[in-house]
Amino acid sequence: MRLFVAVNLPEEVRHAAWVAAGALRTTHFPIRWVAQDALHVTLKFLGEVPAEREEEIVAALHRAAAGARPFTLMVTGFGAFPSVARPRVVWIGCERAPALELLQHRVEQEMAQIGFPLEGRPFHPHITLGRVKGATRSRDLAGFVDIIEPLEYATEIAVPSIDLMQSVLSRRGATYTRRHATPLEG
Ligand code: 3AM
Repeated sequence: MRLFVAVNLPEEVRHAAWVAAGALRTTHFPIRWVAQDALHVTLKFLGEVPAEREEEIVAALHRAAAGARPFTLMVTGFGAFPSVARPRVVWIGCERAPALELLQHRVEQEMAQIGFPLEGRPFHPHITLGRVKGATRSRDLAGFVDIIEPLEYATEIAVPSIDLMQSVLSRRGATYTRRHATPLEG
């Protein structure tokens, strides 16, 4: 099964973020939008994992969470990777709070201990809103910068736990289910 570790968002925040991004969806850009219910912050992508490893992964997640306290996360600002001028992944950002960085580091280290390779690139916490479709030409995204730049959304969320998530891919996109919630208890 395909697994990843995430911070999930309260329902009202998922809804408010979805509403705040509304102007992007109404402009018919060739972007595949993530469903409102699926909005989250990924801490670690684990990839395809044999089902029998789940217990070992949950134990590693508990070790990571045992040293981390619940914290408040500031969710703010719209952007895109690699840039708003050449968007591939459209997101709402998260403040790079020390508590989040520490938590992500702990997850990364514990997962490395059980054989998952360290992420080669720096951690840029974000909530993916949508992904630009494969065969998109730059003219299909004309006006994107003007639409995204004035968008605003900011809120604070409490992060009491981290979740082991399963992603099931289909032609209609990914469906995420929570396999396990691990409280932060450091
Ligand atoms: O939450 P986001 O959208 O940033 O892009 C995938 C998604 O991240 C990412 O894992 C999350 C859950 O699917 N992902 C998918 N394949 C990946 C890979 N090979 C990956 N992250 C790193 N390496």
